[in-house]
Amino acid sequence: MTLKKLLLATTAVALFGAIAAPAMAQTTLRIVSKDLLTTNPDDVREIEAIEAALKAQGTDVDLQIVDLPGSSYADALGVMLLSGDIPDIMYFQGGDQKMAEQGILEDLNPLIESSAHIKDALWPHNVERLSNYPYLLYVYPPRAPQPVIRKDWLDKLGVAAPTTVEEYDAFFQAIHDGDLDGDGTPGNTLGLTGYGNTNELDSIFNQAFGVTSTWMKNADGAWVNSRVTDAEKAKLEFYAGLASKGLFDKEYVTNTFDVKEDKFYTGKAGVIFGSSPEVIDIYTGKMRQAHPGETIDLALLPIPSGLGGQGLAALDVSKESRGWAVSAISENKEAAFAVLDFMASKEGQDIDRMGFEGTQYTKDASGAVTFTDQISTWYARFFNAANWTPPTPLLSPTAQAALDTIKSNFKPDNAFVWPADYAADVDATEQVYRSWVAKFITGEAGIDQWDAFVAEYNAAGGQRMAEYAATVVK
Ligand SMILES: [Ca+2]
Repeated sequence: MTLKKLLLATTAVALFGAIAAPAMAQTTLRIVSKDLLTTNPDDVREIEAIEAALKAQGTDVDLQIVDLPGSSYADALGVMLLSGDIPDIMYFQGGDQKMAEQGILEDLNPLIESSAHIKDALWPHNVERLSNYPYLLYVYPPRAPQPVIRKDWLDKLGVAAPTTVEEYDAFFQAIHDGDLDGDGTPGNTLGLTGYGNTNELDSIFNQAFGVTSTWMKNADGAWVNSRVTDAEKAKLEFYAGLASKGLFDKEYVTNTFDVKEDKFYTGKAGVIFGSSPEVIDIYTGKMRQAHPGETIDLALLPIPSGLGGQGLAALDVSKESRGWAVSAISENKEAAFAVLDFMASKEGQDIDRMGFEGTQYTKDASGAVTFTDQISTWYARFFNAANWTPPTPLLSPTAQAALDTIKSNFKPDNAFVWPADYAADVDATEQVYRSWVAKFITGEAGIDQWDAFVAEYNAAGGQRMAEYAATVVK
């Protein structure tokens, strides 16, 4: 018996006992989300504003926040759900597949199809992900790291922003050689730094080197993971070459995100990647804090072309990795979905994205909106609808340009969700790949050892994974 059948059986008994309830009662909906807490006044204020707006539209709901610890959210949510306590509206950040298999997550596609607002608010990758996995809804632009530099440094360099792989190499060299930080010592500034792994670089260099998707056909027409292709080899050789010349940070593996940022703010690195348009604006704010008295702007750098092409890396559309779900066993599914649908409407987005008049923004007699300093710590609790535009720009021109690049560069990847019995292979090959990339970049291994990497990758599970991929990739 699945959890769903078990819970439906007990719900029927509970319903029978509650049959004398008043017919026109307010609908109570329980909502659980990461960092949505009854102890956070902003959260409570937003939930109350949503209730009031829905009531004015004829939907009378009492939204009750379920508090869970933000630090161990996915685990705490899993424990609660498996105990049979299933809120009507749930935000997942992992652990959703197990719940979908238990039958407790509603198929959202029919609801979206007949929705008033959500269907128009989706981003193109949301549509693809929902068609592959209909249980999670995460209406946000995709994450696509893009590189930025201080605009005054770009002006000082006196060269055009790089538009090819070769120009990027020369650009990082010029940053390295010029004493842009003005400490009197040339050569002590990295062209580029990063943290953890090379995903950020891949965001703009994959396509340039011909790493066009996760699964690619080799010369024999067989599907292979792009990580063992000649295109990947050429890309890693480029990264290693940058590092060997002191242009890319060899300490990237041990850098945390704040170390990466600190190197940028203190002039130890000229370029870093911002993971989203909003993050690029946060970097601008922090850069200005680090240099009081100067008004520093950031400039967005282009996506380079190369022998393999040009564009942002292909985007995994196998499923949303996080997002909102509706309980399949809720007695008030329609009302629960109505809340999500409202959050995608103009009125819902106005609350979710801008906060409150008199706090995060002011309005003059003509209705023109001016944001206050408070907007810098406000964030959307629900959605970033593709079809909503703020009355006054929320993003700087640089961040808006980054968003425009994301919009015009969507390319779906052919990655898929692995069956559970491939989990060990996926982990092992990831380890092998990350460890060899670090060895190539730090110079501990030469690119002439490529075949040894491929052999280790295939032995760690790569071969078995490619055989499975051949049966599912079209
Ligand atoms: Ca210097």
